[in-house]
Amino acid sequence: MRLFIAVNFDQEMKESLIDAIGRLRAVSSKGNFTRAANLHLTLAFIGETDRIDDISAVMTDAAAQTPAFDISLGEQGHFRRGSGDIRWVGIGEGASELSELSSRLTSGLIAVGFDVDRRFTPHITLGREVSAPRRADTAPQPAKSRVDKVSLMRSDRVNGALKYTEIFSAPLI
Ligand code: 2AM
Repeated sequence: MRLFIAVNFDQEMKESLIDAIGRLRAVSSKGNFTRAANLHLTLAFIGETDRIDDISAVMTDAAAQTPAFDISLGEQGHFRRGSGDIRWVGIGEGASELSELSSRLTSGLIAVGFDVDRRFTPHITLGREVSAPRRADTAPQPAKSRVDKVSLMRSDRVNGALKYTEIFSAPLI
């Protein structure tokens, strides 16, 4: 299974992101845009494994040390790729709490033998392989979301489309 640990969003934040994706799509000559159901923020990317119990234990432990907090949407940004940009939205409020939570998770995963990247750039991907003016104003409307759990997500390709399914979650305190 291809797995990652993520934060999912409240409806208000999802709607703001869906609106921003619509505006980005409108100014793009090409792009593979995130479907509404797939909007998320990755805290730790694990990759192919079937060690669900070990991951769940790490998540439970990290979550039990982390008070719930709010996040808000931040600046828009991009990662340059040969096939077109990854366009994303960053985090304003709550960015340091997210980093701390990501760090707890990655440290725990590394301690039980997973080869995960410690680097963390909190971002919400709006689209991949996007060709659009980088300065186009596709900033989302301000929105907040409560982070009160972490989710273990499984990524599948179904008929060519990415589908993410929550297979475990651990509540923050
Ligand atoms: P992305 O949105 O920037 O592509 C599921 O694929 C999630 O895991 C996405 O949030 C994706 O980030 C992230 N992801 C995929 N491969 C990754 C990798 N090698 N390192 C870090 N994150 C990765």
